[in-house]
Amino acid sequence: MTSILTLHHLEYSQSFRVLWMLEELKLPYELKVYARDSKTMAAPDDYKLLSPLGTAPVITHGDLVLAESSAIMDYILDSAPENSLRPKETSADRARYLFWWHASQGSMMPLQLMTTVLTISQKRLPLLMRPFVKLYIKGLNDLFIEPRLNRLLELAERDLAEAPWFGGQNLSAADFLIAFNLIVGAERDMITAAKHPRCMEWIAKMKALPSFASATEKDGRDSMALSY
Ligand SMILES: N[C@@H](CCC(=O)N[C@@H](CS)C(=O)NCC(=O)O)C(=O)O
Repeated sequence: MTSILTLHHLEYSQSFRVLWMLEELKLPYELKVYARDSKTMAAPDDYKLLSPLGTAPVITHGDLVLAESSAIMDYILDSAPENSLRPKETSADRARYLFWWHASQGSMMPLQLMTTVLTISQKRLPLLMRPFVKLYIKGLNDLFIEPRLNRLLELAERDLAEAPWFGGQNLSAADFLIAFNLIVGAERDMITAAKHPRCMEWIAKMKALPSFASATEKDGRDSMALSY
């Protein structure tokens, strides 16, 4: 395909990972940045019309419209087969890479999303209802969300003790995918230096990449996390 790939980047969203990986790969692309709706904080109407899901990220490339972070990142990597961001099938790092590539979106993100939705909905409730709902949310957290998140983060700590990147010995697409989860998690105190020192060191290493500085400049925001 000869047309240029366009990344439709929504501020404070998961599309930051795609922007960051494109900067790392130094591939040509066009960037369109969209602001969230100031009242609802959702994607604006013109963004919602881009794809059937109405969520960020989205890329367009010729006639192709593609949503979903990991599908987009795989598509971009397929278009640049000489890249080194996916360990080869024969590599000893391959299984670890696949695990974190899928666990970031399949296991970690849904738990983080549940926490976000519960926190926002609690803040929007009438004051009188809040203490009861707070108790209910605590129950959900203790029973389901925190134990699962903790197991994932403990595994991340163990794996990062054995090799420096989520995909093993080398920086990989899994690092750019999970970066959103962990950087936002650190901003919301889900990840702390006391409990997760290796994740925090890894975050510092990721943020020291020149591609983080250039992606941040193009994003134009001081954080990838949405405040609420
Ligand atoms: N699994 C999807 C999640 C997409 C998603 O929920 N994106 C959020 C931004 S982080 C969004 O579009 N929010 C705005 C909205 O729903 O209006 C992906 O990785 O692309």
